[in-house]
Amino acid sequence: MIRLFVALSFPEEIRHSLAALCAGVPGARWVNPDQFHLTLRFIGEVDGRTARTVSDALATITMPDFDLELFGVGTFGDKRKANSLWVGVRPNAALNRLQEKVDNAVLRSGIAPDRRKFAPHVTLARLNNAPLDRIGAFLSHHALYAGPRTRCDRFTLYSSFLSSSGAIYTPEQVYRLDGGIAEDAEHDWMADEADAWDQDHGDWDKAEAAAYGAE
Ligand code: 2AM
Repeated sequence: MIRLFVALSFPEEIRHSLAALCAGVPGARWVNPDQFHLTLRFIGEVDGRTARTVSDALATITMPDFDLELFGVGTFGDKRKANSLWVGVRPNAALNRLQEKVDNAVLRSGIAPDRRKFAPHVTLARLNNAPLDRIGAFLSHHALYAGPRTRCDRFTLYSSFLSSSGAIYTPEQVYRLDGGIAEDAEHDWMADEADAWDQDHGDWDKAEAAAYGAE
């Protein structure tokens, strides 16, 4: 089995701009700038055959390139006990369209619907009992944060696993919006690889269930 999600990755300029925000909240576990992404659809654990089916369905998606601008900050979780800190996106019809296309491709592949409404964001940090006043100060200080405008012409299928230093996201396949695959990782998801991956990362379920239990 392999844990997958579909997301936008960002160029250096954006990652650099986001990384500059990552300070000032004691106890925050800041995301490594290499790992910043905007999730379009969480898929979860699938076997190799399903991973291949999903990938083939994603490869059929085409639409015009579009611009994206990150804007504003917020938290998820209880108001008194936020569990993540994120940067949002300026309202973007093209991004919503891409998300719908990705969602349809994933559904067509037999994956269960995601009950959560699409809330585009880039997670900056996981929080665990961070002081409320410092979270409040962060939110007001960065309320008008606007990232550099970026052109989106591709999206990525990522795998994820938990290491001792947190979640590691690996790009498995990149799809261009003008059709086709930008970088073929040539994974043989149909065969033994997914099983080997499963044996290596068997503890992931428990760890992630704990991380998402509060949402
Ligand atoms: P997050 O950044 O808000 O935590 C990989 O886990 C990516 O998928 C993350 O960006 C995460 O969003 C997103 N995601 C959405 N639903 C998830 C779920 N049920 N379990 C794990 N990750 C999920």
